[in-house]
Amino acid sequence: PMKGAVSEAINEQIKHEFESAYIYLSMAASFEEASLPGMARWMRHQSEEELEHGKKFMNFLLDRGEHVRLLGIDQPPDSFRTPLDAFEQALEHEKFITGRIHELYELAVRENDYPAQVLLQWFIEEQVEEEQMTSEIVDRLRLAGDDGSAILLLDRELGERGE
Ligand code: OFO
Repeated sequence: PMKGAVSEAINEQIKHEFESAYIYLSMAASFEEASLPGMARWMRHQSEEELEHGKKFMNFLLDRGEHVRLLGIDQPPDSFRTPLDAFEQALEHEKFITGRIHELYELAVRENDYPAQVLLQWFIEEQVEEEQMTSEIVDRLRLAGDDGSAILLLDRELGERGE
């Protein structure tokens, strides 16, 4: 059986992953409203990935005979000043998630939970990728500034995600 603390903390992380999905879905809606379909598509795709993350943690608990308790998720922000603002918030959020994953890993090490360590190693790598990808978009939006055509070009490129 798993140590209660590890199981509790992973159960809590399921909520954060679903919360991430909700945040990115809210950003997708804002991008649709702003007629930026490529960024909207990118965010929808991201939202789906977060659901997968949540389910990966959930399946892990179930596979180990643990009880899963889905917790309430917070209402996401729904107004973003600019695309840059939204992607900056997304990056901040990913950094927050990275911090949580690292804490979970430390806990799994302290509790000698080897299967949890293996699972979390996947997430540690995933977070490097998520932060890198988001921060590249932030950089490019900063470069674009108020240049509408540069933003539209980036929108088109981001819309190719998942194709
Ligand atoms: Fe964005 O990686 Fe999960 O939360």
